[in-house]
Amino acid sequence: MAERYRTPPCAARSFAATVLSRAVRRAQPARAFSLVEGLMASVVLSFSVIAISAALTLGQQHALEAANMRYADDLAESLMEEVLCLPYDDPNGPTLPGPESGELNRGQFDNLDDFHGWLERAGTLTDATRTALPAEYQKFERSVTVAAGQVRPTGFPAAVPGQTVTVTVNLSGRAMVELTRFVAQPPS
Ligand SMILES: [Ca+2]
Ligand SMILES: [Ca+2]
Repeated sequence: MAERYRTPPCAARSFAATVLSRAVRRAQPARAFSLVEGLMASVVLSFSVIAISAALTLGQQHALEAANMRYADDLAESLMEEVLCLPYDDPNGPTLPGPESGELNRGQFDNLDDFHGWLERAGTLTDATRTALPAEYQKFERSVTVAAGQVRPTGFPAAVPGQTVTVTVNLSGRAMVELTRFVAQPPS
């Protein structure tokens, strides 16, 4: 009697295997979906991180560019002011663009066209008293040209002779600021 109702071991394994197989089949779509979701989330997260990093980098570049423009403006304005403080004519006689004989350094320049050809390379920038400028300005280079010529200001009936002073500030070879002022020749 006991033999009639005993479940064959292979049938028990078969049932168990069937149940397990069904469970696996039911579970597989859920795992596959989770895996796809995980991959999608990773991709979205990666793009988000890249986008945020790019935005931060761009913001930092804009902030640095704005700071560099302020420094370049300071350098151009201060040097232009120094040039324009000098007399138009050389007190010792005729003048040509650039320093006259004996005007060996900036402290000896005695009229504004002495600054023609002036160049301060990066790392050598000083103020009018030849005191080194702060470190944040030392990466720039600045130069001056002074050109004689005539300019006809708006509303004037005729051109006016004078000198055009141009101060240029460069950073790594790139012009950051170019400042130009015209100084009319004083009446003789
Ligand atoms: Ca001079
Ligand atoms: Ca001169």
